[in-house]
Amino acid sequence: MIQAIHQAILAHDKIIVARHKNPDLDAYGSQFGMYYALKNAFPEKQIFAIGDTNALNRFEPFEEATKELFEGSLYLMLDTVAIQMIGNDWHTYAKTVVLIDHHQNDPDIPYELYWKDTTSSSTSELVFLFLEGAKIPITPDSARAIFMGIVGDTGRFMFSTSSRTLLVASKLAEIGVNMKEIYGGMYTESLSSKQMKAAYFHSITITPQGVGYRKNDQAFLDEFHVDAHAASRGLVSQMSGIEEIPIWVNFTYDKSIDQILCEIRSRDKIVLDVAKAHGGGGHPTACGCRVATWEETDVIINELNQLLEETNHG
Ligand SMILES: [Mn+2]
Repeated sequence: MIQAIHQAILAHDKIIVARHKNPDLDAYGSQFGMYYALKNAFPEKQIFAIGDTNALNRFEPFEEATKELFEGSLYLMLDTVAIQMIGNDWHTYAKTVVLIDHHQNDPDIPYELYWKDTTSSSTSELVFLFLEGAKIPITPDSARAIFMGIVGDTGRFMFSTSSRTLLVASKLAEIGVNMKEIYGGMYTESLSSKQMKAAYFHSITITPQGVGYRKNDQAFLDEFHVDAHAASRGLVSQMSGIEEIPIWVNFTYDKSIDQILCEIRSRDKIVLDVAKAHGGGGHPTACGCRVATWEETDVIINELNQLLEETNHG
């Protein structure tokens, strides 16, 4: 697969590197890890990074996507294979589509090549393996992006970290990533952010079965000036690592789509089927979905309760 993707890159003069909307650090890391390395290796090609931006962008601004930009292009879509996650149909204008992803979902983006590796910590790890396998030099700025992506998706090498992940991290360290700078940027936060987390933490609910949850309504988002996506993804980890809470879920109202974002996490129990039953997806112990009503969030809580009851009695 690495050679086939390499051939596709060689065969196109225009390459567009993209990832899912509302990017997390793995989306950014895989995108810019690829982008910087390709720009360096192929100065004669036109190479673009496109997508929406947010507070996590530690890289650079994006090229504006137009129909003309996509004409004759190779479209590298990273860290997702779902149209719902990219929220546009730019892929229909590309000449060739290549998907690289570590999620479980089945793709609904039509593609020429699809590299799927659900054992990978992150898409950033796959980008490293691709560049190394294709003998495309990994520049310092590419290495920095990839390292941030891996750290983001593994929670500083806590989750889904294999010996290969650590080997990749070691090779990135050899290239010269500045870990102090990277960790400083990723794990320093404002006082108001810390205060929001304290308020959040003090108001979580735990069911008798051990499902921890919180429902973040618009009033909560307004009080702390936080947007729905930041609250949804950013606060769920506040309930991790608590002995009494083997499964936890964060519900956040997103007024831009008039739906409730659900982030489901678990220590060991596989919770992905619950997310899938509500139209979502992700990883076995870290997944999500969107629902239309608060009543449906109660259904999810009940289903998670049931998973724990099966363990307790089975
Ligand atoms: Mn990822």
